[in-house]
Amino acid sequence: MKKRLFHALFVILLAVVGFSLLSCQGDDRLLSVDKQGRTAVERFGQLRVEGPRLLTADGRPLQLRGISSYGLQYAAKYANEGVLRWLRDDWNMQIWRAAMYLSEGGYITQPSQKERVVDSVEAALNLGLYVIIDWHVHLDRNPQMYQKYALDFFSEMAQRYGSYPNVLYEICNEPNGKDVTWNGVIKPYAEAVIAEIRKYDPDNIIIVGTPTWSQDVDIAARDPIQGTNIMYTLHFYAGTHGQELRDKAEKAIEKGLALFVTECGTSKATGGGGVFEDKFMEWLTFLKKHQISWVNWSLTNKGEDSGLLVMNADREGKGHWTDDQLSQSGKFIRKILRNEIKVK
Ligand code: IDC
Repeated sequence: MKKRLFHALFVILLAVVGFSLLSCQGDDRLLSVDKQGRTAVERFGQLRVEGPRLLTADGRPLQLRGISSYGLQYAAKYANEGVLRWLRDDWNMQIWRAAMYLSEGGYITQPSQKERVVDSVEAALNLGLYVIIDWHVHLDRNPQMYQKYALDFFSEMAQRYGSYPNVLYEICNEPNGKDVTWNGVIKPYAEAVIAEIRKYDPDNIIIVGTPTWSQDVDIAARDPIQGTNIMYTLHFYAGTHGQELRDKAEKAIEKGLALFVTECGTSKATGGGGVFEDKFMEWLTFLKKHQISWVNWSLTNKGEDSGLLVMNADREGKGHWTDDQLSQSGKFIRKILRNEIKVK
């Protein structure tokens, strides 16, 4: 009898220990630095994709959460180690996105902006953050327009940083326009750039933009790209996009497409028009369910609703923001990243 009781107690003890270990792991995955002081990259290592999932080096599903720079032609002042350290330690950010525009005063006319991407990557290496190198196709619509530049740029980045697990490549932010089709334009562009990156970097994640400002993930799902560790971009702005886009995403996931929300806003798609907290939370519930990583647009003091800082705050790029320097969206996103607002 006694023996049985011991046996039962032992089983219960095992279950309790097992459960608490598991829940620790769950928490640990939401931290930029864990209780032992290990950074995200130290813990999760070389990422990989299996079916629709992003996995850690040891095969656990992973949802990364972080912040995007504003266009580096304006907001380069924040692409430094001090600000990224603050975002890591105070905001609990795990991933940073360096958004390098091509037109609108971007890389094509000011190639020195590459150095701000380099600053971001170097900071991420020092801080154990993941970093997305974003080739920010936007008003230029068609990624083939600057394909030659993209090949040179990503070739260089892959040669310099391909051996670090920190780096992810986002090769075309938001292709758009009726003529910019998946089969005819985006896929061939992506295949060319991926081939170039893979000459030097066999395994880091490559994220491919999808038609209609990275919303038509269902179209990409019908005809995905061959290769390993390829993901597809899904973008949303909570004030503009809702259930319809989530339904589309769900269809793509069912087909096995791996999605990455490299940009999402609390505002309307213009970057303004209000802050839609409840609608944003609906999205986060969806992303949590599918363990889809997300990055918030954006770190700017321009004064737009999607921006994280109030107008003209921190003009020098020092970080260490006080509450009154943060916009409504800034306070909200910080609380989410710090797990002070719980996602259902
Ligand atoms: C927006 C900026 C805005 C700027 C505009 C044009 O927030 O200040 O005037 O670009 O450069 C995207 C794009 C992203 C947009 C953002 C908000 O990737 O570049 O930034 N957005 O409009 N896609 C959907 C929304």
